[in-house]
Amino acid sequence: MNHSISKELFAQAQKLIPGGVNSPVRAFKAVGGNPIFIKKAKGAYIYDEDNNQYIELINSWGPMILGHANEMIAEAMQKTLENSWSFGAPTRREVEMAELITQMMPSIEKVRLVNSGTEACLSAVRVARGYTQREKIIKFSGCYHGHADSFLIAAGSGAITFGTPDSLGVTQGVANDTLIANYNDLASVQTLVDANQNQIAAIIIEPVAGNMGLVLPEKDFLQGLRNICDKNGIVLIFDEVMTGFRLAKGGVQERLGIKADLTTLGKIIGGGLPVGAYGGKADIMNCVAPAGKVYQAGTLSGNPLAMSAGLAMLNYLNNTPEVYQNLENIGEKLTQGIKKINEKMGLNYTLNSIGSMFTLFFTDKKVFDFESALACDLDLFGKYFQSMLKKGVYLAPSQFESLFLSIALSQENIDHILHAHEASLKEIL
Ligand code: KE4
Repeated sequence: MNHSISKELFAQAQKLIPGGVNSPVRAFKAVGGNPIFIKKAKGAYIYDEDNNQYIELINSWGPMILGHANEMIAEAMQKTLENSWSFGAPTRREVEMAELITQMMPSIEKVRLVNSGTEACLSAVRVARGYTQREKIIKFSGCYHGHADSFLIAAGSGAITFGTPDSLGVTQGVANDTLIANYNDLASVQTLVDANQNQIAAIIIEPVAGNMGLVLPEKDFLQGLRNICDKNGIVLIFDEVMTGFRLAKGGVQERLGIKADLTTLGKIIGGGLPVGAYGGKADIMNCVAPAGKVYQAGTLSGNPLAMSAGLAMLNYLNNTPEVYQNLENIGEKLTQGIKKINEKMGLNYTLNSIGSMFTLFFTDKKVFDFESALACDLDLFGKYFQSMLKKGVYLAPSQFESLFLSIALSQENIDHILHAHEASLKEIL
């Protein structure tokens, strides 16, 4: 495959943009080589600037669940453009969006729209602090809630990828208020709660973790957190930026039947445009200005163009429940196919999956938390990534990311991915 135009663009980008990218994980640093620059995409395919075609398993890190350039979403945006697309004033669409979110995710009684998952998570933590008048939060090592200071401690996603789980620039003062527990380890949470009686405002967690690679909650873990929060007056925040509207209409909360006090959303909610949201119990959300004294604002919050894309997306998902069975089937076929090939080759790599999310870990150990995820062979993962890319399969360029499937993936695409998988393993081992 020729990548000369991507190479040229990357060289130019590096002169003007830190690391040549607008988000670290895109830089391919963890897998070597230069990033490919995408020119266009349609359905299950993306095309780079050198006109190489790939089957896409990132889907913009989750949003493009219906595949790329979905006509229905494009049409909704076209219509909006005719009537201008930003006012900085309340619009009908924001009310429709709030109605849809609260209907699809019933634990959300009131919701505020923002522009990213980061903004949703930082705002939810601020509201929890304002509501409880407490200062500390508990997060879990390997979980990623965006790049707000409070979260860049033992953070997942790009932070692990670049070995900077604790970013420079985060003050000790901020770090002191973020306590770190271990995923799937209730005792580590209880220890922190006991040692910080009446000081913990919130526990924030990815109820299905996607930022250390995919890690699933073990039985009773989430219920255990729910119980600890109820007993200690702590706000339970489910970060469903990745899982919301993907793992079920109502996200993990619907799938596993555990309600959060606050939920954060992003990615799919914007249909590919910048939208985030946070919401939950009305008595907590009524603390948010101008109803209450917790300030949070945004020039482009509820932006009409973004709302039109997000509404088209959510209305489709809400009115087409068979999409979720379709996604389960695609996920099942692909992950079972990979497991069968691994077995045939006598390989015992760990594959964690749920619905349309999965991660193949290059370790034969169980991966159930940050530590066990770090035990993977990152060098081997890098070789696998590059080999799959050459075979026209575009994976997340980091072992510490989940893959996100779209309904655009055909049986032919799945067969291609499985052939490429087998050929790549033969090549690198
Ligand atoms: P954004 O600010 O990137 O929209 O959302 C932050 C965020 C919050 N919570 C969860 C569970 C998330 O996964 C994310 C962002 N996910 C990463 C992928 N691991 C975005 C990709 C990137 O950083 O470029």
